[in-house]
Amino acid sequence: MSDKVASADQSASAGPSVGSSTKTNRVKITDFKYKPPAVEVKVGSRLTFVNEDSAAHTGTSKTPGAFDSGSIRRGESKSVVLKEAGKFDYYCAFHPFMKAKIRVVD
Ligand SMILES: [Cu+2]
Repeated sequence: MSDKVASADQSASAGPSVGSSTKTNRVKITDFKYKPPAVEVKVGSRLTFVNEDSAAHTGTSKTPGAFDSGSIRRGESKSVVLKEAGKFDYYCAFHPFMKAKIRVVD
């Protein structure tokens, strides 16, 4: 596991959306939103989704096979393990307009 190729390609001119992730292993879901919307975790660590909303949600990676919490009912929480470094967009399988990001760092 020594190849770290793609990390040079980060649009440096992109402004506030880059580099503003919060270091935490916990994402809350309320009002059909992930909070915070961009998090940074260490590779190999767990990220827990805490559903405090009135509906069931998921945390599903757009990268096939990266992670998928499955259905999290209201009041419940579920964890996924982030095994691979990189940037991952994810969404809710029930409400695809819900979107957020995880950055997994070495
Ligand atoms: Cu949802």
